[in-house]
Amino acid sequence: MNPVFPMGMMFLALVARADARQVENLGRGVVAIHQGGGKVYVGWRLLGTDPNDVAFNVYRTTGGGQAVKLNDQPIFQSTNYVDTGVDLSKSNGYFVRPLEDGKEREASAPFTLPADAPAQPYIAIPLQTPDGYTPHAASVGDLDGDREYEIVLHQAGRGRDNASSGTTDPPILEAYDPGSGFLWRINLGRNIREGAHYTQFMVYDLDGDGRAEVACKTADGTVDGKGKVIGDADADYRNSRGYILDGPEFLTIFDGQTGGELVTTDYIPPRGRVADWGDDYGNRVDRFLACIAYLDGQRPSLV
Ligand SMILES: [Ca+2]
Ligand SMILES: [Ca+2]
Ligand SMILES: [Ca+2]
Repeated sequence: MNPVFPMGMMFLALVARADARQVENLGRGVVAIHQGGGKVYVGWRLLGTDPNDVAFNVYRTTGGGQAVKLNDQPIFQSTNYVDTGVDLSKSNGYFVRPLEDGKEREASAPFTLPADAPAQPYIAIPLQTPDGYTPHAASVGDLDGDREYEIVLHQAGRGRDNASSGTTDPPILEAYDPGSGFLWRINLGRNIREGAHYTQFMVYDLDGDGRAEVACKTADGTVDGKGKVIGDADADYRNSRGYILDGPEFLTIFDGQTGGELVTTDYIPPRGRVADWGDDYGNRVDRFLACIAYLDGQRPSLV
């Protein structure tokens, strides 16, 4: 038997499988950071679709002038470059071009450092944190389909651990675009308790249309990013100890671009009898974890 034939078949099978898998369609994600002393760090994204031997050229335009290639040799095995001697009194735009088989391919979207950009090791995004709230966990996804990530941020007010009694503030989710700032706010309402174990929100493009959705547990009184109330706006299921052990539990998929409700269904698993979870006061019944998994190998599932 010719041993080459089965190996070739296996290779084809792997390629076909990789192609069939629904994946994010992301851009290069170029960022530039002023490091001080005329130095600018430039970083970008290696894509799952890039060939193994991909290389890059890095370009800068200063003050809107001609693009200048910065690197003498193609950059292999790295997606980092430090530009020196930069005139930071002017705006500086950076972009990269991948090289495949020695040929330059499509230029990335540029990232522009404005004139007199401060030397700081981060990109500042102004938040609209509600009074009494603090930025908490965050997750990224391409909410608007421009092939770059936006950020979904859990804004946490007064919270309680599941083991502790007491009323809490409603959990809030907000979305921010690194370029244009605040996008929307979802208020999960008084029937979702605030605390580290309650709201495991997932941000992912579940239906493969190029825009990420946001999914989490909701309840009567949740207000979506368009101001629409889910369920009964007047319901209040908080007991005298501040726990929520009654009332319907929902799972809502929100549109990532607007925060608007797309679909709401019953939460699985149902609460059932609280004591069946191992205690009778609501410690274990409300502890959640979540993830996105490719259970069938091709499409993402919400777990
Ligand atoms: Ca985006
Ligand atoms: Ca965007
Ligand atoms: Ca989607």
